[in-house]
Amino acid sequence: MPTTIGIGFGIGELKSYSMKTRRDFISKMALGTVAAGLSLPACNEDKAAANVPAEGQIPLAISTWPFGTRANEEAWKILSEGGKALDAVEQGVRVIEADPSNQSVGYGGLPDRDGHVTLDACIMDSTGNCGSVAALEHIKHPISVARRVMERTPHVILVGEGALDFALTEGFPKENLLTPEAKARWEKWVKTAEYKPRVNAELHDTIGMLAIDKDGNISGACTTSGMAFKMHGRVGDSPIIGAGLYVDNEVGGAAATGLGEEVLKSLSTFLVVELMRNGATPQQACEQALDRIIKRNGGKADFQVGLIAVNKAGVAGGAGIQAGFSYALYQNGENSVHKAKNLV
Ligand code: SD4
Repeated sequence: MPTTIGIGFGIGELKSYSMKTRRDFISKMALGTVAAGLSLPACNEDKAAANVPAEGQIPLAISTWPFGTRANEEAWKILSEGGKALDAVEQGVRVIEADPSNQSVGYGGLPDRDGHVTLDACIMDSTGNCGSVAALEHIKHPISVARRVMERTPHVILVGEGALDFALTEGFPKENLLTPEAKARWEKWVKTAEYKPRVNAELHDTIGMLAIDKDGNISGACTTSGMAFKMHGRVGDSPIIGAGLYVDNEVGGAAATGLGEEVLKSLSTFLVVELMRNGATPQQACEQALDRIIKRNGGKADFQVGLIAVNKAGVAGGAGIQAGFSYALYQNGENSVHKAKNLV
């Protein structure tokens, strides 16, 4: 009936109008927050909790864990010369991927329970483009393969054999990533672990990194060998956009480390960015996203998840479920490690 159709259209129009109005409002509000962040200090509680700078400043680079200082150092070479955030995060995390002494990222990473080093990584730029590889073997720099997926394919994620084939076609060398040290740890594990992957692995130190360049553009990268001694084929949060990493250039970005299954169940970095869009500071957003995980676990979260975040104004934050999470922030010419607030 015409009337029904008329009403239907009316509601549809009303809905799309109000959605648009709400979107405009939210993005204006976000911009307002950004503007406020530029001139107003973050609240004292945030400052005390996470030892974050009181005011935003760009450029900046922030990375998970203290080894992130080395990634930041590399990123800063690019950022301080006016380079792009995307190049900064890629080059930054490559330093950690190449380090055989780091047993949770790239070359030298601990293998899965079958003895294969399988790597997960993703990258996201300020235009919302992203690329990712999961369960990739034999390639030292999964982050650069992820960038090629983003820039040279119509896809977002390539996995396993397909990701390896693509990497080889792109000219990445095939290498043995299992160092004698990592192999020795795996052999020791095999003897006692009854081949059971540990759900609460302490053996995880993914690098998640965010950068804002001088033009205010935000990019992020995340790369890991994942949970040590995981089941073969297991993919964690790190290569999943919205879980291990998310960037929205209008609002900010976030990256995650820790027990990937929990991050996946909450899409924590997407959540952090959405919370910031709705007015939360980076610190508040990280804490609220972790609270969500804790609540979903009935208030008893005996595992670790750590989150870092930045907003468009260059205010940073970070929090962990358990004590012990820290992050490295390069800002105002200073590259320093910040102990993150823990929630339990
Ligand atoms: C994973 N989130 O594969 C990764 C591991 C990690 O710090 O972050 N470790 O679940």
